[in-house]
Amino acid sequence: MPNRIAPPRIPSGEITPEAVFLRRREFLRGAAIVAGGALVGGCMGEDTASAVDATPAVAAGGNSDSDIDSALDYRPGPFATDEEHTSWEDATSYNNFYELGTDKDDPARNAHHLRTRPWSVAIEGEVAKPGRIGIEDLIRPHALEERVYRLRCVEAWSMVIPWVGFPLSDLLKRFDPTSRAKYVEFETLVDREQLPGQRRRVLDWPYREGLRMDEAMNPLAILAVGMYGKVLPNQNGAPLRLVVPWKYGFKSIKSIVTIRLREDPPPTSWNVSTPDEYGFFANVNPDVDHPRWSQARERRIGEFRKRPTLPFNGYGEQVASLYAGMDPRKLY
Ligand SMILES: Nc1nc2c(c(=O)[nH]1)N[C@H]1C(S)=C(S)[C@@H](COP(=O)(O)O)O[C@H]1N2
Ligand SMILES: [Mo]
Repeated sequence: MPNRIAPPRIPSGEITPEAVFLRRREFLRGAAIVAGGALVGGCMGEDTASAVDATPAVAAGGNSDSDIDSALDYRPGPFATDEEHTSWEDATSYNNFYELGTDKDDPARNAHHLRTRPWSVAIEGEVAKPGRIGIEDLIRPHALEERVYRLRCVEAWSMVIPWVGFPLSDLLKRFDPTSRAKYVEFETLVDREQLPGQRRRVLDWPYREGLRMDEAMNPLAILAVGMYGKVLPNQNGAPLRLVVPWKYGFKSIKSIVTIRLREDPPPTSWNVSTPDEYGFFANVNPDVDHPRWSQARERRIGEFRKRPTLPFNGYGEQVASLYAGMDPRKLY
């Protein structure tokens, strides 16, 4: 396993789903491990790791779509970080995509069910030029950029991912938002065959997310079509996903089929399912604990020791002014 030091024994109270996941993977590779005790965390608060099971190992990427091999044309973009990138293997095998299963390795294993061509996206609501647009036509006018961003999951792990995409604002402008457009709503595909996790009502499908219009127009907010210079793997949200790096990872909705501009705030999946745990804004904030765990620190995937979590995930300079007047200690 490249760049990873074998973890020492962890007191059982500190065992996270990620630590268990990494151990399980070591196990699958033939290393001896000791299964841990009780687990905490996970968006659902479930025991996300059923200790060690016999799930077959997945090839890195876990995606049968041959698209994934194609390199993308892109140039470096702003807001890069010089932090070490999470490995491709970790970023494509440790995922949250509940439509493809709730365990971290389910999305890669089930990714082949999702067909990302043909694909179209409906742009609806408060726009002068609504319509449904094929994914190729959606992407074509945009010069692709690489954006190396931190991704901070609400479960207190993080990654550094070199996304390839373009500013969300540039797409929205093409459809001419009306003066009544105050929010943007996003929806993921609903299809029980392609997204077998939707056979269970873990969430009220479709997965929905939303941004206030000024957040959506912020230059940090991008739509990603690739990562690590390649087409986005299905488990990471192909063919089109949102990336809003100052917010908890659940805002970065995957496999988008609808973008709807609205006057009123849209419902968002995690807020609807558990309103006392997940707010609409969901800005990364180390001072506001999740009701069931601290948000003060995070485990960078590939590292063992935890590091402090930064306000707005380190993007305060770009976005703090959007929230002037709001109490930053509150869970929004
Ligand atoms: N449609 C959809 N989008 C989703 C999710 C999901 O379950 N369904 N999970 C979210 C969560 S909780 C996180 S942390 C990120 C994970 O992105 P990654 O797997 O590419 O790292 O995707 C987000 N987008
Ligand atoms: Mo997350």
